[in-house]
Parts: sequence; structure tokens; C-alpha cells
Amino acid sequence: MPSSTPSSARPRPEPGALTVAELARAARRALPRAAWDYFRAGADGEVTLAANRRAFARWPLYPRVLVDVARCDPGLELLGARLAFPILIAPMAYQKLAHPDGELATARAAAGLGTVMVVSTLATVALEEVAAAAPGPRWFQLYVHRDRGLTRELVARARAAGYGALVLTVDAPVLGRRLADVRNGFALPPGLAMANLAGSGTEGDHFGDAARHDPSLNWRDLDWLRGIAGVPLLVKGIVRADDAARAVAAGVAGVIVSNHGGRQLDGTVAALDALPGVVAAVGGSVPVLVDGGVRWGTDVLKALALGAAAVLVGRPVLWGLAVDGEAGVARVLTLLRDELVRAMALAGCPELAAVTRDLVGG
Ligand code: FNR
Ligand code: LAC
Repeated sequence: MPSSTPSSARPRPEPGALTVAELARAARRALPRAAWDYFRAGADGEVTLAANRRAFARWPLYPRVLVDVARCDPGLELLGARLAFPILIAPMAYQKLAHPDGELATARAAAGLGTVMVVSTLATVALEEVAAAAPGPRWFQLYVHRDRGLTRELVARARAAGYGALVLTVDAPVLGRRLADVRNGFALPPGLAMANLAGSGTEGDHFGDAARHDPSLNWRDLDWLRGIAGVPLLVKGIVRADDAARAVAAGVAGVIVSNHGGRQLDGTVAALDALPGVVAAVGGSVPVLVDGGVRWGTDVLKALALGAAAVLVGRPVLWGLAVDGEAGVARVLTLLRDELVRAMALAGCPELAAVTRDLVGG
């Protein structure tokens, strides 16, 4: 548009959410109470849920000046996939609770913008259908069942459907207690099911009630799983340096620092605060990712400065999905991507390699 255009003829800025927080408010209006509560909640006193956010505020940025930032490229290579920006979609259960298109909408938005969606074991659309919905790179998140045959089958199905990596979630031997869910008697509404588990007899149960989930999962199982994975295996839910080192020694391809968005052990260290210790323990041998509380582009910048290769976002994606399906998820990702690119420019970082430890203090 030429700059001489009279202001009255200029397109008006598109109305709608300008921040993740605004999208959250819109989602709250759009969602039934029980779904909003399930998505929002942290465990018990929600100390960790709050800590995840607070941690970002404690790390101030020290922007670099007089750097040519005429072009800022947030692209990266991650486990063999080319991503347009370092923000992946965290695995989240039950996405049809947010929107009738559920995981299909999320997969399309991720592929359209060039990032990875991690599809949950507890998806409400079968992993093959999610794969067929969009061409983008995607990973599969695994909850291990008592029936190891069922897990072996899920792994084989994910590989056959072209999932590029497996993400083993290790912070949920049992489900954390979310008070609102207890009070609401939260359950999957009629018509929704854990589509990947169809035929197992428990596909309609909520995760927390299901007897099929295996709390005995341990390091020996990690070896077993790595043996059958056939694709890179990441572990998600690590906050300790010694656990990270042990996982790397066991041959994992990546570590995701996470406390499950504050939904599991309340009082757990904030994800961002756990990151530097894990990064030091891993020593660059495999990529370290982090999730929990990422709501701004500057949060992404801080996590990368502290050594993360990329971040994952959870709830914001569900809020976008609830508000406007695929377009809503695309909106969240675009918001965060554009905020990150602006933050890179303002911090003197034309590419991600320039996002170094000295950019944050504290
Ligand atoms: C999750 N999370 C999760 N993690 C996982 O490994 N498998 C799963 O099925 C789910 N399900 C799930 C449902 C909902 C509603 C939420 C909010 C979260 C945890 C998720 O992957 C991630 O770790 C956190 O959500 C990240 O924190 P933020 O971005 O939500 O603050
Ligand atoms: C949750 C489980 C399902 O956090 O991962 O609700």
C-alpha cells in the first residue's frame, strides 16, 4: 500500500486478540466451564503453575545494540526437520473438547506455519487421521500402558504414519490432582473418546481413572522403548540434571524440561529455572527443549538464551483452537512467532545463533 493513501482508505487493523492473554479471555467465554477448567488447571495449590510464569519475569534481558537486524530469521533445524521458528506445539489430550475439529485443526495450523505438532496418546482423533490431515513434520507423545503390547502397537502405528520422533512423558506415573476437575466430576463427554486406544476397552475413561496406565515405568523401560522406537526418542518431564544426564547416557535424542504445565507435582521448580542445570548436564550432546508458561515472544527468547533449542507451548494453543479452530491455532502461533522476531530485532539477534547466554541476567 503506497504511503500516500489517505488514512480513511487504509485497511483497519484486524480486530481480535493482540496477545495470548487476550485469546485466553476469549476462550474462557467460548468454552463450557468443565473444559475451561480442565485446560487451565494446575495441580493442588497451583504453586508450580504460577511459578512457571513468574520465572520468566525474573530473568531480565540485556539487549545488544547497533547490530544489523534488517533481516531476522527465526528458522532452525531440529532432529532432522526444518522448522520456521523454534516454537512447537506441546502434546495435549482431548482437543475435541476445545473445538469439533480437534487435533486435525491443530495439525493443519502447525503444518501451515512450518512447525511441529506433538500429538498426544490421548488425542480425540486417531494418529493416522491426524497424519493424513496435513503434511508437516510431527512427533508422537507416548503414555506407556501396563499392556506393553498396546504400547508396542502404538509405536509401530506412529512410525508407519510417518511421525518423526517419539516423546516419552515421564512426569506422570500417576495423574496430578486438579481440584476443579474433582469438583466438576470431569469426564470425557459422550461422543468423545481416546481415539488411539479404540478397542482397548478404556478409550472412554478419563486418563486419571484408567487402570491401563503404568505407574511402574522406569529406566529399564526407557531402554526397551529406545530399542523398539525406530525414530529418535525424546523424554519429556525432566527437571533434574542427574535425570537428564542419565537419559542422555541411555541414548535419548532430546530432553524436554517440563513440569507438565504445573499439572503434576505441585511445588516442582519452574520449568525455566530448571533449564540451565539440565543444559549444563547435557552439555550440547542432544537438544534440550522446554515448556511451561511460554506466553510471549520474549519468553521464547529468554528460554533460548538459557540454552533451549526450542520451546513448546501448551494452553495457548487450546485457547486459539477454542476461539477459532485451525485459524485460531494459526493466530496463536503467528502472534508468538511475530513477537519473537520483533524481540530478536530489538535484542540485536538476526538469527537464533546470536541468542546467547549473555542476553539474560539474573
Ligand atoms: C497437557 N500436557 C500433556 N502432556 C503430555 O505429555 N501428554 C498429554 O496428553 C498432555 N495433556 C495435556 C492436556 C492439557 C489440557 C494441558 C494444559 C497440558 C502437558 C503439556 O504437554 C505441556 O507440558 C504444558 O501444557 C506446557 O505448559 P503451558 O504452555 O500450558 O503453560
Ligand atoms: C493432563 C494429562 C492427560 O495433563 O496429560 O491432563
